[in-house]
Parts: sequence; structure tokens; C-alpha cells
Amino acid sequence: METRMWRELLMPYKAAVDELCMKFSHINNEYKSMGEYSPIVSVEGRVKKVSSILEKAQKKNIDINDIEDNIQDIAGIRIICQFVEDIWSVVEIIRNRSDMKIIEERDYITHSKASGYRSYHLIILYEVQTISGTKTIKTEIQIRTLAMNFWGTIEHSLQYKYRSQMPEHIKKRLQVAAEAIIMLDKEMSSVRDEIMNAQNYMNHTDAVISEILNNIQNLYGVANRREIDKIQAEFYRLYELKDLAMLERFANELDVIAEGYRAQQVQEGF
Ligand code: 0O2
Repeated sequence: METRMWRELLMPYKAAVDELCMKFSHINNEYKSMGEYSPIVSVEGRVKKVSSILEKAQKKNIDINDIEDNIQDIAGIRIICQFVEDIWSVVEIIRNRSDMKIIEERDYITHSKASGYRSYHLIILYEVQTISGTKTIKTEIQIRTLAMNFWGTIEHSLQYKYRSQMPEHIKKRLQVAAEAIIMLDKEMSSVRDEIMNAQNYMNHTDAVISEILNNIQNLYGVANRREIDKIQAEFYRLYELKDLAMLERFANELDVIAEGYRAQQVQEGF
């Protein structure tokens, strides 16, 4: 295939990867902006390099004209979670979406690969709009914990270095490390509620502080300087105390003040 043809072929895959990364990041932001725990830590995506596509096609005996049907990870998304439980939440989120259709699932968490590799894989169908119409793109979504990702990334680079000739002693070490990763994920899951509470508290405090600062910013245009200085001083006092309940009460009071100014503006015909 000519270089130009590859570029045309891969263009909708790039669109799918960009759109999906944006959509998953948005889910993450939505949870955070509501001050809630997000099962997603980060999202990354890539379009497989032409050399890797050719290598995979050769390894699996796939005709070059059939690669779009038979290579399922030309578009790839990786979603990183904190805990194994979060992986199942992300799978449910994807299952309930109308813009992503799951056609295949591979559970390498319950059944890890012989290498020790663990991750949950979904193959989805995703529609992108191109200048020549709608195109349905197969995309592989890998969902894994931070710990699984640490192992997978290191093992992948070793695989790349040794190709199919990874020395036995390194294979063994990696298997031992994979066992340790299972233990680590289990240990972290056992304190998940504690960690989630702490993170929820932090997220919620951030959301309340943002709301207060937003209201103070808006008051600059309408309230008098002395009132704003007083509000500002009260905010710093409560901020120093780090008392969430008091900050929440203050945020509610500011809402009432801001609402009062809004009503006044409407009356004055602004
Ligand atoms: P890359 O460089 O990650 O894009 P296979 O024929 O088994 O290689 P298949 O049938 O497409 O792959 O599906 P599978 O097994 O679900 O693997 C797809 C992807 O999962 C791989 O892509 C890897 O990213 C990851 N993966 C699978 N097995 C392992 C493993 O043992 N170690 C690591 N580190 N990753 C793994 P590619 O095509 O290998 O390439």
C-alpha cells in the first residue's frame, strides 16, 4: 500500500482515538466537577504504527486488504483506574453508552495471560463522521489499574527488546512481579473505602472553594468594595480553619447574597 493510502486509511482511526479520549476525559471531569469519586484516573490513546500493523498482519497471516476487519487494535484507548473495582464501573459506563457498541470482551484479569499480563479488553464499534460519510471503526479499549499498567508497560518494553527470545530468568522475575501486583491491587482494594472517602472529601472541598471564589469574583462587578473585602477576609479565615461544614455554610450564604444582587439587577432592568 502506498504511503498516501495508509494516511487516508488511518485518518478515521485518528478521529476515533481523539474523540474517545475526549469523551472519557469528559466523564472524569464530570465526576470531579460534581465533587464525586471518578473511577477513571487517566486516559490515553494511540493509532497503531504502520510498521506494527504490518508486523501483526504478517504474524497472524492476515492479507493486507483485510487488516481493517482482522486487526482490532488499530485504534487503541487505555483507561487507567485506581482499583480493580473501578474497572468494572468503567465497563458498565461503556456498556450503557449509546455511542459505543461492545462486540467483544477479554477478561485478562480473572484469567491473566501466561506472561502474567492483566488488563480488561473491550472491542467496540464507534462511528466517526468523515468527509466521505460515516465510518464505523473497531477500537480496542484496555482498562487496567495503575499497578497493572506499571507491570504491562515494563514487560512491553522488555518484549520489544528481546522479541520472542526473552531470557527465562527475566520471564520468571516478571511472573513473580505479576504476583506481587495482584497482591498490591488486593491490598489497595481492602482500604478502598478509606481512600475513596479521603479523595471525595478533597474533591468536595475543592468544589466548594471553587464555588466560593466564583461567587466572590462575580460580586466584584456589583457589590461595594467594603463588602467584598469583608467577604474575602471571612473566606480566608474559614479557609485557614479547613472546616468543610463552615465553608459549605459560607458558600450557601454567598449564594444568597449573589442571588440578591442578581434579582436587584433584573429589577433595575440590566
Ligand atoms: P501494542 O504495541 O501494544 O499495540 P496478540 O495476537 O495476542 O498479540 P490480539 O489477538 O490482538 O493480540 O489481542 P490481545 O491478546 O487482547 O492483545 C492486544 C494488546 O494487548 C496487545 O497489543 C498489547 O497491547 C496487550 N497485550 C496482550 N498481551 C500482552 C502481554 O503479554 N504483555 C503486554 N505488555 N501487553 C500485552 P499488541 O498488538 O501486542 O501491540
